[in-house]
Amino acid sequence: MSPGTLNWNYLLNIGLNPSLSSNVGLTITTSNSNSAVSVTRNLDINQDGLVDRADVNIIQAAFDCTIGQSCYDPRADVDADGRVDIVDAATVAFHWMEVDFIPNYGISTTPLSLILAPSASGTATVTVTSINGFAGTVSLDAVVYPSGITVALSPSSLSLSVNSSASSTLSVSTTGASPGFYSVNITGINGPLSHSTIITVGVADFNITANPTELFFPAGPIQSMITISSLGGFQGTITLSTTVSPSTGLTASPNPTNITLTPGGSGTSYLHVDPTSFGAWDVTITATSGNLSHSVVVSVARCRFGCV
Ligand SMILES: [Ca+2]
Ligand SMILES: [Ca+2]
Repeated sequence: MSPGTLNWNYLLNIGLNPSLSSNVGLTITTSNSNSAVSVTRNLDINQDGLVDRADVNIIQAAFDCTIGQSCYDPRADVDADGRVDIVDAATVAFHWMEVDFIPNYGISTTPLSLILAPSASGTATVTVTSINGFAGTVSLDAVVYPSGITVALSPSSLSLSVNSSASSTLSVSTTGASPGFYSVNITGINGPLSHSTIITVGVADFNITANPTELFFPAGPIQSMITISSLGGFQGTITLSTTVSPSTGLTASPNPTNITLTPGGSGTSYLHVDPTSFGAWDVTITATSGNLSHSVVVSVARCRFGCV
């Protein structure tokens, strides 16, 4: 070996018998003058590939327990001194969020978000990638929160060979879903190795409101503010139009007639009405963008002796 140092980590599975089987970490440090081997129990106690809260929970469950007690958990006694104590907890904490060197896999989604129209469909790609020589089958599951959109994974399990990656298609349907945002949590499972990725799906639409919804002449109010709001990541230009019922005696027009929305944004227009006779009317303001259309009704009255 050439001069210098080498640090290498291994995982050993020592199967004394099934009940005593244990994964241990093996660190070999060599230089041109000496070498050392240190062995510890695996700090990734639950073997999911990451040293994190779930591992600390296992230590907490066996805390202060000594070998021979039923509560003693050898996995939690990472320094193997026969007692689960603060030293074990501190050792795990020192390696917090480190990635284990067991054969493992990663999971990711492209894109990370989908913005879809109501009653539409779209797809995303879920990719699992072999890490540290992993080979095996990863089953995939998708859970939607809150309920509304429909999702399916095809295929629903992926076979990985060493150093390979494989992909599944996530199909999303927004039929029947309310406008807004949804999370799709996609989990891959291979034995104790469970990993998740999240894709956000926006069902993009807009709503329209009027304030006030009743106008009176001559005592007022005599104009109404129309508000258009983006939902589920909607962006685009909305055109306002009006119909008046009955059709004579009142003109009504919004200003402006076009509103451009950014995702999560809102815009306003003002409905101006001009009665040329006494009477009562319903003004329907319709907001249209592509094949999306929503309406609100403002009632208008011009009364000879005051409206009651
Ligand atoms: Ca872990
Ligand atoms: Ca200990």
